Amino acid sequence: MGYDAASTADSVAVVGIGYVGVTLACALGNAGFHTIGYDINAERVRQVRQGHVPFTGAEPEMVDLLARLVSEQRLTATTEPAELRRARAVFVAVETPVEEEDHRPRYQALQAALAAVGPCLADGALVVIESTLAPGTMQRLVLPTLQQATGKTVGQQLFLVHCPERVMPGRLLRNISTCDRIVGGITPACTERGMAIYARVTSGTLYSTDALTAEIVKTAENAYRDVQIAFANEVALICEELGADAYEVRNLVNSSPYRHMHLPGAGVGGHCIPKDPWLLCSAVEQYQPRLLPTARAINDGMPLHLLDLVHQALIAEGRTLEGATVTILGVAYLEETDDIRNTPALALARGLVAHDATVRLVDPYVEQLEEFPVTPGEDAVAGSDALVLVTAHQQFRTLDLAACAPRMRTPILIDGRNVFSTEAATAAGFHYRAIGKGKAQRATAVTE
Ligand code: SAJ
Repeated sequence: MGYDAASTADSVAVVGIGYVGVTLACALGNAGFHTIGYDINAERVRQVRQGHVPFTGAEPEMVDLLARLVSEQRLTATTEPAELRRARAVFVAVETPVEEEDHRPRYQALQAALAAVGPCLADGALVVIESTLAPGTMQRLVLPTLQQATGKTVGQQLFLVHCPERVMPGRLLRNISTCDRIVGGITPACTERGMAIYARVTSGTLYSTDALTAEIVKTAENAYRDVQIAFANEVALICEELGADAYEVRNLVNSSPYRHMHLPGAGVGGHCIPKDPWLLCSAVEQYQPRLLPTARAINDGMPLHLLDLVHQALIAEGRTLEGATVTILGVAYLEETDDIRNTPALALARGLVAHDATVRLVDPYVEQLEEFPVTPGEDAVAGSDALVLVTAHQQFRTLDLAACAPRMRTPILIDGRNVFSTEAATAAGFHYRAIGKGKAQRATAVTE
């Protein structure tokens, strides 16, 4: 007998109402479920109860959808776990950070969430972990924690699956409603329940598997992207030394069948790609991963390479980093978003300050980055010794280079995202250097 998926008359709950949780709650509400969001952050809960998305950068349709669902009383939020007692399905989307020092996962938030909601779970409830996990965590940590918190046996009075999130800032609602999903249950009966409910959430293909495989797939799909980006960055560094253009090389490489060389750039930010390779590596003890840590080191080295390009250009112009004023164009890790998580701009800014340069940060979407204030406008150009393009926001693509160069103390332009052409930058009077563009150095050398 097939499992009768939670009917849309049932209520479902989302634990953790951040980027992923609020997006999921909107998708569940939009699918017809009565949805309740739970969080320990009372301010976030208040904003959702008022029909407001509790973070900026959400696409307009999600802002409207959340407001409508709340006004129709199909979506609400609470700080009280007891209000989840009627939920037929509980989706957990709390943070699973990796510590800077040892790159090991920290599950305090996850364990606290399971301990809080466990005692309130109804008999037969389905628990879905959407948070990204190091492989083995479902079996070793989530299962025992949940069984202890509920007193129920998974596979009988309780069902447990891992369905890793696949959201992307700027495409949150679209991704969650159309993306293919991996549903990995602790038991086949768990998987069956997970498949049934996600059939109501996404139009994408659902792939059923076990919990361990789902954990490996999620961390591996992002480790794959990190390695691909590191490959592009290493080819870019080679091209710089050889005097070639890595973007031209990339286009020609990709003309070969089955090649999909990614884009070199200023570095790899976000909440997924920099973290998930470490979650994958942390799962093994005998085998010592070498490729994934090396890829992380290459990508984390790109902001420092930008610092080196600034330094080389200043020296060529008779200046030093000490006392220079450097304007960083772009603080968000991804264009047209306000998401600053793991942004390469922070490593670059701190590197410049460590060399006694003065840093100005410009971004149309961000107002503050840790210890650095951020301005929206290009007035930060006047008197600057170098512009460094870190994030390819559309606003920077239309920068009037010819108007900027004369306003600077030293007209240096360092391009971290291949936004400008060497010809346009040099014609505007800039000393131009770019990641992956050795030809830029050669062109500059010829004119020196
Ligand atoms: N980046 C490069 N070169 C590239 C691609 C990206 O330097 O060729 C940099 C970006 O500038 C950014 C970082 O990498 O700083 C991450 O970019 P991203 O496009 O991977 O965006 P994310 O971090 O939002 O990645 C998410 C991931 N989705 C999930 O984890 C669910 C990733 O697996 C997806 O591939 C990506 O969204 C997407 O494109 O959907």
